[in-house]
Amino acid sequence: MVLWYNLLRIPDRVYLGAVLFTGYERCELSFDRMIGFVSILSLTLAGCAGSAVVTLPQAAVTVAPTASLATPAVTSALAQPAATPPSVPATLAATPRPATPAATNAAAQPPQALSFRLSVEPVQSGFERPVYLTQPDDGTDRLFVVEQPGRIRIIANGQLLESPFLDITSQVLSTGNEQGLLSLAFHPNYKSNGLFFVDYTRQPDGATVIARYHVSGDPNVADPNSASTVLTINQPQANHNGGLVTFGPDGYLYIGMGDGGGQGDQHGTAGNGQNLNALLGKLLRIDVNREPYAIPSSNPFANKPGARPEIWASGLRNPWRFSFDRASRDLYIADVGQDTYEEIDFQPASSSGGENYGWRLMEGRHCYDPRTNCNPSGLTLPVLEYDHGSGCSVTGGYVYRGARYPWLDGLYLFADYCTGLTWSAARNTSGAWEMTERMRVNFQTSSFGQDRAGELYLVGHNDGTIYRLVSTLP
Ligand SMILES: [Ca+2]
Repeated sequence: MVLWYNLLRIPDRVYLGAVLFTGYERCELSFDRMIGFVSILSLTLAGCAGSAVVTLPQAAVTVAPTASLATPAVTSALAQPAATPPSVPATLAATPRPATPAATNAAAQPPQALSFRLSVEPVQSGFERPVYLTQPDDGTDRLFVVEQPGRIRIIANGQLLESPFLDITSQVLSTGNEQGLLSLAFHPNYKSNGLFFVDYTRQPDGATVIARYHVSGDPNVADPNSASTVLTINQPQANHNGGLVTFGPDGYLYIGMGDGGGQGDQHGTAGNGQNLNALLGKLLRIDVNREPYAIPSSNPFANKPGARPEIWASGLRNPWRFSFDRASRDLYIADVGQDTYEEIDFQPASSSGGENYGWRLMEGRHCYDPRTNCNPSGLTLPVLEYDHGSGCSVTGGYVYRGARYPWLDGLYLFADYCTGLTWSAARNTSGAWEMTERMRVNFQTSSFGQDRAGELYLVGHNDGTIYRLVSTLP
């Protein structure tokens, strides 16, 4: 108080910078005239309370999306996607706020506590409903973008190649908002074997197809006649198709499968998510080094009667996007919610599989069916959730492991499709998970992407644009 009083007595223009406000580093106040200690204190406290944790870029605008990719059942959430900025969960306001860090010591700070900013810069536009971005680890630094109608296109040397890498639009059913060519996974040995895998909903019945293809003699063109079906899974409804295929650090192919669709997982007596005899509502793990595929002997239900041996984890509603931390090998599953809650599930690298993530018994950490007194024993509840005040459909991202922004190292980044809100998340020093709102983009993030160097991208579904993630320190 003495310090404050002495500073405030300075008769001319006074700048009170962040250094004065340890714990409130967002506040930078300037005064042309001193108007008394009491009023200044009020202004300061009001300003600090208002700034809270949220850092939204100045230029960010909210655009009302027309529809959700991973559509939740509550249409009102889609019709009114956060006309007002959502409130910050109370737990975030309690996050320890360090003094403004210098870039040099940034990496030494607990990253989640840093007050960095996120923004995006466009890399390439002109895509038709892009839903995924990935790359073959072959040293060429090309980016492959999946277009939902059924094409894979290449950005090479900063240019969008005119001819698609693959065009299977004639085989792909993409009439439903969640249908289409949904992802692509390059074989870990792609550089030598030229194999890659796609996940799409087929004509005319919308069943999920996992198919293998081979590149042609031209590295920028796949051989369309090389298709080989790995797995076909019937889809009772048009929505909740999951859609991601990706190789785990163990070399097996992981496949995200939604609960079959409709709403509330009204399939059978307990829903597909809880039915170990169904491939829907699951994360699957298969060995594609056999044809058409083999069951890894270490799969959790490989020898369990009445269970499908492909299942790696159960109790999922629509795990649209999931990813492995390329450093720690931990798995992050973003499971799209039903009426109220979007969730992030976490599976440590040490897991041997078999987790039940709760759907439809629970939506997030809350009873869903039954609405009360559900029994969560044996379930693995999400490490993070947000309610539909902040969005409508979670889009899972990646743990940042790039080199450009060392202060992001180890942070998991994800977004909401409808509101554009984008968060970073990590465990704090006490081991509790925290998520912090970092930006709001003005497009619908259908997916994140990661290049060979570990830098991240956002895929703009509605504007057909790929963006590079940018971060700055204050
Ligand atoms: Ca769950």
